[in-house]
Amino acid sequence: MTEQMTELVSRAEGVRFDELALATRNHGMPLEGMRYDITPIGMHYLLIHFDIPEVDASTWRLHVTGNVERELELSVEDIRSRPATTMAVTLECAGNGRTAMDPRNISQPWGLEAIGTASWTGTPLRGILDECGVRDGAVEVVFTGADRGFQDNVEHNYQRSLGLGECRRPETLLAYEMNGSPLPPQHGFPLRLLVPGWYGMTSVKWLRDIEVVDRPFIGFQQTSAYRYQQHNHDPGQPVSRIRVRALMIPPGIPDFQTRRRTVDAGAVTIRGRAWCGTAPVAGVEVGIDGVWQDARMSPALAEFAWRGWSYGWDARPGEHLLSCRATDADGGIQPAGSVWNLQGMGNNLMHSVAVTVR
Ligand SMILES: Nc1nc2c(c(=O)[nH]1)N[C@H]1C(S)=C(S)[C@@H](COP(=O)(O)O)O[C@H]1N2
Ligand SMILES: [Mo]
Repeated sequence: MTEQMTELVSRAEGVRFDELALATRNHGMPLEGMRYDITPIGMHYLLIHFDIPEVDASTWRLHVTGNVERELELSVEDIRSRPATTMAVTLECAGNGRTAMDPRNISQPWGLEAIGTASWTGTPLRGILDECGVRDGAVEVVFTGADRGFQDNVEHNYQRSLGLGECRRPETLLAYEMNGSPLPPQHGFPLRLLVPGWYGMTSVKWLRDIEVVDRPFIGFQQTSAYRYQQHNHDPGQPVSRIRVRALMIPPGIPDFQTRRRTVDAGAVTIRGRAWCGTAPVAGVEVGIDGVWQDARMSPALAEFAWRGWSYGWDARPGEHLLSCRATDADGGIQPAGSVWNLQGMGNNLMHSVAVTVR
């Protein structure tokens, strides 16, 4: 972490213009989008560090190199001719919830909407690794996107690595379709890595190079960004799998500017979704003014996709605070408030919505 990054940590209440510029490029999914099992394309959240690269699918090639018996050069058609898998996967940005941290890191100023669930189609990465023949001594695989820019004064293509064991999991895909259509430009056309269960940064878009390496990768997005750090000189722990989280569809109707909710008195069904990348979701509790009850759970859409939940509330006139929190099968819970870290990563604080019942 450089000194510059410390200066970027601001106590300012107001969102800065550079944050606003990032926020308009990288949109979240409106929480009412949780009503759909599969998020419509265009409603799914987006996070793009640099520019969407210009890609000509007819000349585009994926290069597989490094510690392998046979290097590969594959066209989109070559990859589409491999065995295909389709699965629903919930993605979440590791910075989701960042603006709830104080002071916050000046970066994409996410509220809680950096989520989405798509139906992804691709070929399992392990098939490609078997084809190229990973040699002894390999430890990781480095994935390079076609997009390039500066972050913290470091010029680089967006690159991340993943351990060989995770690469060989059956659900780790080289994905070329989203919701049954070719990937749209903003989601990584023509090919992206998709690592179910991991925060979104691992799923490298506009994938151009796969390099099998025999030592840990130390690129910017691996060793500087995406760390749980307490201060500048803290190397921190790497961000990896998605922490357990439940979110609710805010009930009633909003105020245009403040988003403050108004709900009619009577029977209200509170609905939402819950997901977790480290273990299955065990359950969701709903808090009404601090009194907690179990929600009714629907089955998960797929192993790495969200579960629906609902709760019947008898809304009485007055001011109320509605909350939800999920637990996972390993006993993981959501904290009541933000657990601070320098980069604003993995903030799975419980979700609360204030409502006025009339
Ligand atoms: N090449 C490339 N891949 C990338 C990114 C990027 O900026 N460039 N952003 C990452 C981050 S931080 C997230 S959260 C996900 C977002 O995926 P989506 O935009 O398809 O929702 O893509 C990841 N893959
Ligand atoms: Mo992200």
